[in-house]
Amino acid sequence: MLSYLINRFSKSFYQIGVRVKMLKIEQVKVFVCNPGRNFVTVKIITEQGIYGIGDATLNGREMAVATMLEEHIAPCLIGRDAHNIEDIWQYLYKGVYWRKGPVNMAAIAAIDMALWDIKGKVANLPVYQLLGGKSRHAVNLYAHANGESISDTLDKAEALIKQGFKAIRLQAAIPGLAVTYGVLGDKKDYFELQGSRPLPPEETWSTKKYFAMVVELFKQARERLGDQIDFLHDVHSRLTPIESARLGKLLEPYDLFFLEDASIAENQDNYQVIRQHTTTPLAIGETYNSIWECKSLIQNQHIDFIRTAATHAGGITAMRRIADFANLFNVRTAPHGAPDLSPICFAAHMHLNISAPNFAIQEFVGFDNEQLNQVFKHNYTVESGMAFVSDAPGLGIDFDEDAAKALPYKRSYLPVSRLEDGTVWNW
Ligand code: EZ4
Ligand code: CO
Repeated sequence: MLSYLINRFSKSFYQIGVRVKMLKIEQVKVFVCNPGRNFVTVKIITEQGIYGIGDATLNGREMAVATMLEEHIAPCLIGRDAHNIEDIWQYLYKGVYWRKGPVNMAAIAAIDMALWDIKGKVANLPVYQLLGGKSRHAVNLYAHANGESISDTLDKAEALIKQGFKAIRLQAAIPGLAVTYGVLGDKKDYFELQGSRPLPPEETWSTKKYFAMVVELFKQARERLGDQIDFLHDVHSRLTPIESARLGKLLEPYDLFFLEDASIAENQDNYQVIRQHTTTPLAIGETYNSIWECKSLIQNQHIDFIRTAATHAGGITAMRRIADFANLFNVRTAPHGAPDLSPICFAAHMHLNISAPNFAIQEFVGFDNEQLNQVFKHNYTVESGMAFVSDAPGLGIDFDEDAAKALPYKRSYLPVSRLEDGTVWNW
């Protein structure tokens, strides 16, 4: 009797278990379009017709990634099983002798995002459900206030507070310098900036002039906006470690949420110098291609926030590993959210952000550009400074090939920075 029951049970169990069918990759398409600025997009199409999309944009080096994908990666993917995200990631990273690097990792990232998109569509679930479900109901955002003067920046911050934002990055023009990072000048939005750079423009930097502005910016910000708003600031790597230490100290009275990219950390020990002098929280990581570039920073607890982006650090698979590693050392995630990351990357971040236990805040510049929204059909909502993730299957975003083809690539560069004596500096 007992053996009869066991037999019956296991039989029906096998009948319920459905063997997962192979999802053969049939085509890998690469698009470089310019809806206000350049974006590199990958589309993986399976034999069954299910497709996924990924962002491979590398600002100022777009065609290098496109060639990497078209010439070197796409031919190796045809016929593989799109289900095996991990194996394909390892095949492209470990299987190739040449590891890491911004061009290579942006290409791997886009493939990885597209495969997660496909898996979500097959499972009929949003990607965050495949990552373990929600750890919070919405994603905290920080917006940008960029002004021609301190008072202009604070006017813009006030307008953002009225829209419901509770965390704001403050940047203001530096008196005495022709241009300042993060300040839009006569441009209406970020998407206009790139169009005017067919060759790298050159900008001048002065640490002395910067210090005179930046401490005053945060002093006035606290006086005018009170103590309930979180302030952030991007130094954009312009300071030496000991200068960053000094800035962190001077800003302590104004209680920043974080100070971003104070100094370059190619030498990760640099942050030890900053850390031992200041309690201002530190964030870094938007240019990192892999966990190896932040391993010591995280392990030594020299930073508080890791800002890697899905597009540049190897996709959703790699971002998840970085987040889990950071969680062991009380480092929280704050993904990069610049306009040169396409809405596909933003969608990938939304799924990571809603699920990671140690997510903190997402940088947000908005996608208000009309051409951009013709190409990328996104599906999230923002309310009271928080974003709500799409429940559509996969990443919840689509890409219009025809709209993209009508807006071709235009060569464009990031600026180059020099000190006042002509020395090349960190942009
Ligand atoms: O300069 O993404 O925090 N955001 C930033 C960006 C970067 C650009 C470079 O491509 O630092 O504005
Ligand atoms: Co930055």
